[in-house]
Amino acid sequence: MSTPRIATIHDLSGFGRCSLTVALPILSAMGAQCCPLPTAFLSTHTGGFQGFTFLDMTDEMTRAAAHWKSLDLRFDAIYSGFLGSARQIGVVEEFFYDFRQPDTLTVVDPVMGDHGLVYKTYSPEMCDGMARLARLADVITPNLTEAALLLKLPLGELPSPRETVERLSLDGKRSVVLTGVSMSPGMTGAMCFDAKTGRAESVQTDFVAHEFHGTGDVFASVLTGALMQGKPLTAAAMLAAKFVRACAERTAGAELPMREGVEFEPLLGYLTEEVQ
Ligand code: PXL
Repeated sequence: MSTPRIATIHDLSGFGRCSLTVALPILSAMGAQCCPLPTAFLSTHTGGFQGFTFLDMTDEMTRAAAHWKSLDLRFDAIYSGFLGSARQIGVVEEFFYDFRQPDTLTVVDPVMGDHGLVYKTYSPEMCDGMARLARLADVITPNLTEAALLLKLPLGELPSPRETVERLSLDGKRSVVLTGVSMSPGMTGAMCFDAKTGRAESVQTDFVAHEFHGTGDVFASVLTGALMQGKPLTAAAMLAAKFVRACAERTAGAELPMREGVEFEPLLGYLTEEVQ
């Protein structure tokens, strides 16, 4: 099999381990070629740092996509995450229409918020745009807050995880991996609806009692890398859940501030072994 090529549309945050600084090393370790299309450059991510810089890359993205088109580049997957502006969401939609081939896997991590709060740089218009973009995806990976935003429900009114993924599946046409789902005390993981089988199944690991920034990006990147290696959805989600858990356990021991994200770097070899 040739090396899968993934157009990866996320921000580049210089410090704080999230989005491209997570997706690039993880996808490379999993044997994929990650081609970044940065949506914005920030000095740090927006969760827990004051005074971060933010450079919107919308215009540059249009130029870069046109250049890729002129080179007739093909991608085995398109994987998007944190977006920089409402106008940019239209640019990303165009990208999906331009570069999607019949066998291209499209993964949209509908990054909008967490713990019941919308991220500082997201407007209601951007959340509506993200829901539109997510309609183009084969797989979406919302957390509970994002699932509530996509379903236009208050977080407290989300139905059971199984019903939530079924409702988000667009009548069974789209796979959904809902993260941050605890099915029993002391456990955490994801509920997966697989559009290929029509079945909903949960994956769970034991809980590490520490929160870290960027674990949603680690999860979605491992999931995408595993799907590109041909793993079925639930197996890919299980690997992602186990990897996040291992990173959280290691980082909890190091007592790093939450905003610095998980120390995944020393564990990348585990992902390489998994896909060999
Ligand atoms: O981890 C999601 C994420 C990605 N990128 C930026 C963010 C966040 C969450 O806060 O601020 C810039």
